[in-house]
Amino acid sequence: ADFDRLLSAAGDGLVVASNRQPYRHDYGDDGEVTVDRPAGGLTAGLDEVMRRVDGTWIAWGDGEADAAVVDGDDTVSVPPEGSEGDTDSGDANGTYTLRRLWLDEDEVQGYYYEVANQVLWPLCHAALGTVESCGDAWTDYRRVNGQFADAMAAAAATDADGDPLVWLHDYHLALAPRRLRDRLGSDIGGRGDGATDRTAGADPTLAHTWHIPWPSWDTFRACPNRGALLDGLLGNDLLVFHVPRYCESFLRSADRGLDGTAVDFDAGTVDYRDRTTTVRAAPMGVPVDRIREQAESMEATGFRAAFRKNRGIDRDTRLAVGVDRLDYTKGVVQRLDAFERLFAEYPEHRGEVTFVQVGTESRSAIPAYADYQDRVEAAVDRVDDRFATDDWRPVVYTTDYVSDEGLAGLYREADLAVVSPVRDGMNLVAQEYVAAGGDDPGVLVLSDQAGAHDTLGEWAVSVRPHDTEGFAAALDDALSMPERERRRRANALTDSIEDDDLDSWLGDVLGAVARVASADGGVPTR
Ligand code: ADQ
Repeated sequence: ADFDRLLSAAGDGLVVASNRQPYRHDYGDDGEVTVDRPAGGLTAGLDEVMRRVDGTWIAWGDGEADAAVVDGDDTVSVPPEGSEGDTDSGDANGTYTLRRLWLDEDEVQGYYYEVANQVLWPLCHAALGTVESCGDAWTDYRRVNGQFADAMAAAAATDADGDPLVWLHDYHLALAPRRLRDRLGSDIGGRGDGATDRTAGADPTLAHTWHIPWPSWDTFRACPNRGALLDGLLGNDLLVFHVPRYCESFLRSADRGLDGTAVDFDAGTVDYRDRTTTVRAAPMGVPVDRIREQAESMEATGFRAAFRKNRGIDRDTRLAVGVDRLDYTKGVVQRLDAFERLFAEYPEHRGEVTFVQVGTESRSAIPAYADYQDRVEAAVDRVDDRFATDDWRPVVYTTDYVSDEGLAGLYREADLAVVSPVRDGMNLVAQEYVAAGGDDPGVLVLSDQAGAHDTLGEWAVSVRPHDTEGFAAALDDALSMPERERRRRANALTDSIEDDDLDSWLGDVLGAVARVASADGGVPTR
């Protein structure tokens, strides 16, 4: 209810900003335009919210700049009529504005590849050895964050009645909240007409969800730009992390890393430059009903049978599955080490279980990622060479595209899911696996380094990804678990992810926004 009140109060003043765009338009040579709709998960969930309120979504127009810039077309209304994205019924069938920012090659390199993904990503995952020095790239990161801030200010200013709500996402936009504050009340975007370009006294509420971990102060202090990052993020009214651990680390960083802050650890607030930033935990969920439907679809059933057949996996062979972007934080190499140890130390599992790893290529232009892909392949080959027989493979590895339905089918087919990141903000695969489970549910093996472990760890089989021996023993436990125990755990896991699904997360975040906004006289909650 909070949620709907807030949305109707914000009205078309709801502005979302994220690096990735929800819809991608491709412009064919013949002038034909094709549209990719958002895949499942957060983007699809937010898309539904946006369609209820007719707001503005600002994102990098990755991949389509050339054609669109020629048309001068940086703003589109989405979803386009009759597009595939227009399939939902109910109250979520409106449209909203998608404002794309075109970045040149240098900006993409500096902002996206260097600062976001070779400084902030490894820093926040405590992979200091992988952090590159950023030099000139920092200028690009600042400039692009400034462009986002300009676009947000312009979008917020078009709202005539009420105080807009701006919702930012993730580590690509750490400086944008402060830049936006700096622009408010001053001339916006150089449109030339000072009077109409002002936000006219509007005091937008800024909320920011940070999807990756916040590292300990001891790790964060290694960042030369730590002061600027904190100053940027403290332009928000609300800052949301997945779990309380990250909130505590952020508060500690704000306390130690920036002059002029007053941190209240009990209240979870930071006072800085005349503003209070509230820091809250809200563990993100998945669209449970949608995933269940997908797992039960004809396509999923077909995929399961075809997958076994095409990969030469016998009908009676049990399956363990891993699904990840090929990122060094996901622990795929450690997982393969653990399976190798399992087959060596517990030979009764040879010929009985096949480990299926679905890996999606990611950020391959970055050397650490290209190396990682090579290491995964080498580990797969090593385990295969050591144990494969004529009619059994220990590991099946694929980087092929798998549809959402196919993935849900694979989850349902699997006797265990192995989710073993070395560090992960939340990890949605763990929840998707539980959501897809049917009458004969499997076992979730989960790293204690995932945010998801804070909510699901009690009923999962916990592993520490670097403890190869313990990991192998845990895999043996999971494969040998008595049916009653397996069902008891699966039921508890299912209850947990149903209670805290994606809609519930959206409600929690927007509810927290409403409380923060009403406390400082922003977006009304009535
Ligand atoms: P990611 O690091 O991308 O997200 P994750 O939470 O695991 O990690 O989400 C990955 C998503 O991609 C899942 O929905 C998964 O189903 C999908 N996916 C992966 N491989 C796929 C494939 N081959 N085919 C189809 N789909 C595939 C970041 C943080 C996480 C945090 C999320 C959300 O790093 O910690 O949980 O944001 O906040």
